[in-house]
Amino acid sequence: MKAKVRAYTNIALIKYWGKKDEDLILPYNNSLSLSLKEFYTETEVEFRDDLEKDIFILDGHEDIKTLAKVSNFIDYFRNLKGIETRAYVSSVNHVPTAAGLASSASAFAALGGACNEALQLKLNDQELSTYIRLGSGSASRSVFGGLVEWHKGTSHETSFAEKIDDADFDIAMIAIIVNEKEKKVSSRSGMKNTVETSPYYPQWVNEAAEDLIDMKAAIKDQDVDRIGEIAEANALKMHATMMTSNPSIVYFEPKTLIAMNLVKEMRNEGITAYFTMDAGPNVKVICKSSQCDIIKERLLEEFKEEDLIISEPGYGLEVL
Ligand code: 2P0
Repeated sequence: MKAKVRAYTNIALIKYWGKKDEDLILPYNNSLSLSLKEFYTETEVEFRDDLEKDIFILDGHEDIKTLAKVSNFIDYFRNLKGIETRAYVSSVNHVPTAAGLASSASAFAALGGACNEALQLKLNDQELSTYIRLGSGSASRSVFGGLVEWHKGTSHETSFAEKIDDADFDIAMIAIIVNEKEKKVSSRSGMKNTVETSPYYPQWVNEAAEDLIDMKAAIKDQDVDRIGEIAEANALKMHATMMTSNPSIVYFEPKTLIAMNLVKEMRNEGITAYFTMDAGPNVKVICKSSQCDIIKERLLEEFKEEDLIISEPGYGLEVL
């Protein structure tokens, strides 16, 4: 009744932004991400008869604020097993100091993976991704390593993640930490607002479907320039829908724009470098693993060493 699992976080190249079904967490569009080796969460779960309530320890401290969310999520797995036993959960985020990239993706993936193991539910990875999706949409993609697609589906069972490539070619990401503070607007409320109010939202859904087709072809060709080009354009389209919501959502900060311009400058000089941003000001540079050092050198003109983290592609869930 005890297990420990590691899950890596992922960054979307084709973004997930908007739910068709908020209860089941069914998105409007398929998304596609790259897992990152440098950012992961390790979570240990023990189901214990002596506990009257779940206990959640995050990075060594009891986290009462998040407990209800964690308990509700564990309930899906308790229901599958047909038990009510409470759990002691201890979770550690392994994110380089102050990276501000601690993500619900690796957190729910590690917790779901640990529940599957501890209760010996024997869910296969695809089934497991559907339950992990109920914790947080992007977390479903962290079940697998490399490049992963989350199929939007039309029901609980059909909305699952699938690995589409090992990403075993010359691809990497550099995270630029612009601001480590918690985001001003949560993804959950931000995407709801966007779906309900942005006049561009229906077009986003069309564009994301087209981008996904192009992205899969680029991945097949292992064409990092094309992958980056499509991902950068897709991220900007997502941000355009946010900015045109009411109230508008702008996650960019001055340093976000500095990073974007620097990436474009390098690109004009022939370096393979493209940017992507999520629900926050931090920038991730999509690049070739073999060019990470020269790109970092350039980024050091504007950013501090500790705010630049190079990461190779990561792996799927690992039972520890
Ligand atoms: C993504 N993001 O595809 C997109 C891009 C942020 C911008 O998935 O409501 O934490 O828990 O399903 O997964 C962040 O949203 O949202 C996210 P919920 P989630 O990575």
